[in-house]
Amino acid sequence: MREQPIKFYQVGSFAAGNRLLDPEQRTVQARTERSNSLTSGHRACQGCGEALGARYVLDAAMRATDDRLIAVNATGCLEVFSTPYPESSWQLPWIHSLFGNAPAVATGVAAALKVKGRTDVRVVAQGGDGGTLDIGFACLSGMFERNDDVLYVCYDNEAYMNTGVQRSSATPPAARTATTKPFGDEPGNVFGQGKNAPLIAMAHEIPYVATATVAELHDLEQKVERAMELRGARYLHVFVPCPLGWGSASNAAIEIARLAKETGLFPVFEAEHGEVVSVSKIRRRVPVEEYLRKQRRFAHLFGDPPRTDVIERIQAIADRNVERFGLV
Ligand SMILES: Cc1ncc(C[n+]2csc(CCOP(=O)(O)OP(=O)(O)O)c2C)c(N)n1
Ligand code: SF4
Ligand SMILES: [Mg+2]
Repeated sequence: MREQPIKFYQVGSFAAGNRLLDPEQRTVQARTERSNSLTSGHRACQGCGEALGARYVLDAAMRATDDRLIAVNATGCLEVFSTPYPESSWQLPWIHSLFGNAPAVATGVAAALKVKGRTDVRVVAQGGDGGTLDIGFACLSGMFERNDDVLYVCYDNEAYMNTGVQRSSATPPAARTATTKPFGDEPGNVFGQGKNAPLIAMAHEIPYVATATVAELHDLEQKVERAMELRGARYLHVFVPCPLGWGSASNAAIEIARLAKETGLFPVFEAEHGEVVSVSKIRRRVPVEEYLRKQRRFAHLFGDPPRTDVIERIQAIADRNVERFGLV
């Protein structure tokens, strides 16, 4: 892969500040020799967490594999905004699967590489929460169960964004989507449904499962690197705010991702062979209200009168995560 030298125009940002750190502590984005796998010119919305997450994941995976990487991509925002025919923003071998079969296609690519004796070339598959938890779930479970040599990355923006913000099984309770309207006793998405993909992945006892957010990009990169050190099926679940679908400010994706972690709503951890091996502790615990208020998908909870009963139920979910994962 040809190197793409980049120039730094920013000053005073973390990106520039990174260069003051020891080389091994710098983020991959701070290096002039970064692979720039998802390059500029794509059509993601301003402040899209998914674009940011994918950029860091793939550049870190490229670095970890000496640029010997193939990416398989399910249908979804990431695929649509990066490849409007005849253009592409991908600077690595990249294949678009169907909405529901990215894990199976990635398995096929890994099998073909094995037959050809090219085990030096590694495979990453990626998809949104809908492609991963819903339509692609059987393929993913099969990929886990066979322990195929693929790192699967789910970019979780908690709904089907590409097709207009429909509910997925990762949509949180009370969230308004195009298919979960904010009316009635239980406005928005109902409580008690949906799936916890990282825990289900862990139940397959695969070599590696991790969660991360785009608020801690260094942590995200380290998890990709750890995943690429291992062979077999690996799963990375990345929390990626979606300004358009969540009704949040386009400059708030990082802040919202941080609040998701600091409230306890999104536990950040690593697991190996079914056991949790590390947890990112909450630095400053905040009530869920602080997180919810920043997103119009929860605006119906703050009307007159406010739905304190619903907010309390969401707080209870965060409290349970704190207890369950030992987050404080
Ligand atoms: C079999 C099939 N059904 C439906 C679609 C339409 N479709 C394409 S992407 C998408 C939603 C993607 O949601 P998600 O996987 O969460 O990714 P996001 O766009 O949110 O990143 C849907 C419903 C399709 N392409 N194929
Ligand atoms: S709709 Fe959401 S996920 Fe899709 S490009 Fe826009 S911000 Fe990103
Ligand atoms: Mg989605």
